[in-house]
Amino acid sequence: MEAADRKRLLQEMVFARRFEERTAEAYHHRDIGGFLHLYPGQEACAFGVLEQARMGHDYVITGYRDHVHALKCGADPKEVMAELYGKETGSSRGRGGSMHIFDVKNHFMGGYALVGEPYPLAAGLAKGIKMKGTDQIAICFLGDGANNQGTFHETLNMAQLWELPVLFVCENNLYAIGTSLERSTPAHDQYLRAQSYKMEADQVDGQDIDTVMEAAEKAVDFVRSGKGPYFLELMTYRLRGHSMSDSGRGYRSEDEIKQWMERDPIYLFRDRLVEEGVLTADEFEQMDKDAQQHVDDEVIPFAENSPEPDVGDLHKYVLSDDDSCAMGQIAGGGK
Ligand SMILES: Cc1ncc(C[n+]2csc(CCOP(=O)(O)OP(=O)(O)O)c2C)c(N)n1
Repeated sequence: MEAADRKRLLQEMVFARRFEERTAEAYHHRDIGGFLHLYPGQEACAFGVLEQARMGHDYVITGYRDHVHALKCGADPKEVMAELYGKETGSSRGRGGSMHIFDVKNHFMGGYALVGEPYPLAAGLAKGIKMKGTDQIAICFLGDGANNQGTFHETLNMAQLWELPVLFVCENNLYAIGTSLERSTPAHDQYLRAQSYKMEADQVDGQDIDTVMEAAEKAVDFVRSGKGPYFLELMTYRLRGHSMSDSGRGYRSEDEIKQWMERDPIYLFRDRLVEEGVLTADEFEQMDKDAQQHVDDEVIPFAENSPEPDVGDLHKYVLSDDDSCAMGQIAGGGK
């Protein structure tokens, strides 16, 4: 990868980190309500995998920890922030909030609240791609906890049987809310569970973006070349709590948190670029300031100054306006 691209990638990760931190502040000020699940610590997963895919061409789907995946797919940060603020200019017109970011034009297919829900949807996207015969792929990001849902098993079974073009990325951050992996399943290595369905699978360090990119390149090539699905397990850690109602500390030791903080993916990547002579410490500081400024001067004011949805539109977008069945009519025009 060219030096300029490596710098651009770091800049994107720093921006995502500052964006997320600012949402936490806005939540504390009650500008953002409802649920908010943040991503700091796991950035090398989304950025490393998606850097190897084709944004706007391939389809991407994930769970509720979705802001950063949407940004990397090309969603406008202003629209994502406005969605968190519940504003009409948000990516789901303020109706979805944090767990339901959606951006069809960039092929970011959500944003889902139910654990494991995106598994069958990803297989459906991949089935559609296969029927159309294009060279697109579907990429599904989920946590380790999702693999204890029935949808994991049903989807992997059919995806492998039908050789669907889908890449499953398991962001294994060792916890499902406050329950550690050891307390929820005897199968600690998630990639082995995928292999039991005869699926091609791998497990790598999810904190080192170069390692993630290398593994993702192999996985994406495999799926795109028509060989069937692939399961990539990335070992990672969330540095914050599960959501805003959890400090992340009651169930994890200070030692454990400290060890993972030392492997913060952004600072690991920064240090490597400095070592490679691609970046100076001053350039990094400037990069960080620019990211902060972008969030403070453009993203937040847009969200703050956007209008609330009209209360009269409460029922809009719940059902399709031009679907006669959905609107209470039966075929043939009767009521
Ligand atoms: C079907 C369903 N059951 C339970 C929940 C409550 N819940 C929300 S997040 C979560 C943990 C999921 O952990 P994991 O899949 O590892 O993802 P992470 O939050 O670590 O990214 C649970 C049980 C839910 N949202 N949906």
